Amino acid sequence: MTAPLRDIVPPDDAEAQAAFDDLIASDSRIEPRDWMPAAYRKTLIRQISQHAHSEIIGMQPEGNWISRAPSLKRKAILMAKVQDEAGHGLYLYSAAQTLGITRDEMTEQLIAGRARYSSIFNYPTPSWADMGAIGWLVDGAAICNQVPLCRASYGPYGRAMVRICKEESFHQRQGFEILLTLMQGTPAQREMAQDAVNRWYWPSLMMFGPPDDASPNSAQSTAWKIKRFSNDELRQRFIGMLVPQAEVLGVTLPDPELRWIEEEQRWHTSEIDWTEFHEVLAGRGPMNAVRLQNRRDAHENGAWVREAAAEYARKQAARVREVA
Ligand code: FAQ
Repeated sequence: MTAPLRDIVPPDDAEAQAAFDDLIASDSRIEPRDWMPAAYRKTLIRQISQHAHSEIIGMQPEGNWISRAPSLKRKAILMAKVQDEAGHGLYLYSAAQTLGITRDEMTEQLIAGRARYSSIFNYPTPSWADMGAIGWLVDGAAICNQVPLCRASYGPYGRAMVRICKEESFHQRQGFEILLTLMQGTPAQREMAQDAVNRWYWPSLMMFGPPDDASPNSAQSTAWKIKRFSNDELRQRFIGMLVPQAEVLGVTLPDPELRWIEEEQRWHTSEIDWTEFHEVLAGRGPMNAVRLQNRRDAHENGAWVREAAAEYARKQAARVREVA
């Protein structure tokens, strides 16, 4: 195991800070062995680990439908998508590890309920149309938020995002196609699709985080070029992407006040229910307890795999020593 980088970086000093500032100002990338301010490291660990946890917990709402997908083809696609999310989690855990936190520490924080993951994954998936709504709205919001992260100043994070965004783009289209198929089906299927859109629309807008004037991390993360757009800017961009697509689908976005204000070049929306958002963040969303319990159970049930892998590594190392 490599030594945690936090133990080998030199202490903050003016010269190192100036070199870091230059790299940020010139839009270059900060790499794991570069000096970086402790607060930059901490912010990245926070954001990347939260993002990784979101991908891993985010497997559950759709995993719920793998065994009940309406056809073999749908099942194969859904299984591949859920596996992609697992892969995203792994790239992101690896990116966070380059900052000096271990995978075990991150897992421990998650299963102990001390880590955040995206609010969106604390909602239930009672119908097949939810697979369409998740792909279209949740992956759609993820793309809007994550394409700018491909240019994040921290190299391993930005590079991980490139592949993740390509895959999310496929996910978004498969969700759109599920909804389109349902909307061209029977009245009951159309109703099911609209009901799923009604339930996922507002939580998907909350994925972008609190409004700009209530976002404590935005100013510093923007100065460090981790964030390239504000929470509200990205939310607006997302709505602009959804409106024409909703027309093609024939679904109604569940906001009677939604309209474009030409003079202000922005979408006017009803007020987002920020009380609901804060309740979910506080662990009191509809599915928070279930999601965490499932993650804990999966971790415990996987203990034998970790033990077997450690034993295998121990034997391999002993064999190498014998040969030497
Ligand atoms: N849920 O000051 P800000 C996906 C927290 S992946 C929970 O604005 P920041 C793929 C925030 O952490 C989805 N917590 O924070 C997929 C902070 O708390 P802290 C995940 C939230 O970091 C699809 C506090 O509120 N994507 O969907 C949320 O500048 C389908 C104050 O907020 C990412 O993680 C929230 N929605 O901006 C998988 C993208 N929003 O730590 C499976 C990377 C805010 O100070 C199936 N992350 N908070 O205690 C980001 O871009 C940013 O971290 C934001 C928040 C934009 C999420």
